[in-house]
Amino acid sequence: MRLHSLTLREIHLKLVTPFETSFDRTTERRILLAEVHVDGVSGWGECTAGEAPFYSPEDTDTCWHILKNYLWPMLKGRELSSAADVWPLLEHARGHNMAKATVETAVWDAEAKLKNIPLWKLIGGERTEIPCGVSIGIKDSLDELCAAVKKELAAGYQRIKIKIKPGKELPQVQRLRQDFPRIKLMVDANSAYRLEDLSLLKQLDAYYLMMIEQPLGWDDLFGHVEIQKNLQTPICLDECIHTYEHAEAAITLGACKIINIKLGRVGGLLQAKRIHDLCQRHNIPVWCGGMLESGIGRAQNIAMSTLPNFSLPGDVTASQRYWHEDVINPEVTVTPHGTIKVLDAPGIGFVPRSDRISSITVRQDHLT
Ligand code: OSB
Ligand code: MG
Repeated sequence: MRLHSLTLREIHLKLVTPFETSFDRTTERRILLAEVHVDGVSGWGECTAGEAPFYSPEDTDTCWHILKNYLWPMLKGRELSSAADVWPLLEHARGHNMAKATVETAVWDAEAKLKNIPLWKLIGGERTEIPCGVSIGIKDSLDELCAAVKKELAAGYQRIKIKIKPGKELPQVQRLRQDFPRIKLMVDANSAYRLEDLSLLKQLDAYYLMMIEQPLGWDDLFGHVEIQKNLQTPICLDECIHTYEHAEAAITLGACKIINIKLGRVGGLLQAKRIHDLCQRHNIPVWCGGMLESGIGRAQNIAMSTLPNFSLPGDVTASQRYWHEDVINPEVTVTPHGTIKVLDAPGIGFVPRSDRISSITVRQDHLT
């Protein structure tokens, strides 16, 4: 496979409803898409960086800069035998995993298309249907939160995750357990707490949550070891896990019992697969996190979620939960029993709609 050229596009997409976390409130996404041209086919990837460096250090503009000025020059014109060759070529650049994943995942899509097989089969996926949960943003009132949960359960989703922040956790969880005693429920703090909040977090043990996601700092493995030692509820790490070595340290030290894998955060499919395999060897279940992706990123997430140790419902949901109109055909839909059926078409399976994409593109760069 010869990497011929790379087209970067920035698209703007308005969310159906604003999404609020402990660190930000998003109403419109600025998403960077990569289209890589390899032996006459196009492979597509999506950058999962946020508009600001509040979830992780990268943002849409740092990714554009790093891709254009460092990563593409390391890749252009190269002859590869597989997309698995991309990561080693980029390793000289430290960090910037979301920028790396943008182009790496696009090359995986291209390889699968060249081989005329679905991406999920190329990476060794096994599931033909993936279990889905939803992530519900912070709401102003408990009634509003309950209404949102009710709606998602009616749509079939198998587990509910709510975003929490200091002062907006106990009343929320208490109320949901009162109204929905038997649902699979979990919370995600996005690093909003400190070790001193241990006694508050301990109170959550009474509500048999599936897990508490990333209560402490984005780089605080040590703190999570302390929290996990003192809690019955499993800790799931998201922000803390950027590399295989972080995952190894977290597991060995006992910082978590579950890991959320996001393609962007770990640098693409090759690294996601390595972390997946490591977790499987240690009986640590994983699930696929979401980053408010457009259909391209969703399609990549679906492919990854077919790997066998993605045994818990992920944050991969229907296009229409986020977008009035997605950028792929067909859009992602969810079955009444809360699953996504995996497609058998080549590559990511969903086809990028070039008309729709060009109508919302605000900048474009064709790199050769
Ligand atoms: O922590 O999982 C997170 C969105 C943006 C940044 C971080 C996170 C999230 C979500 C949304 O929870 C998941 C989704 O895309 O549905
Ligand atoms: Mg999270």
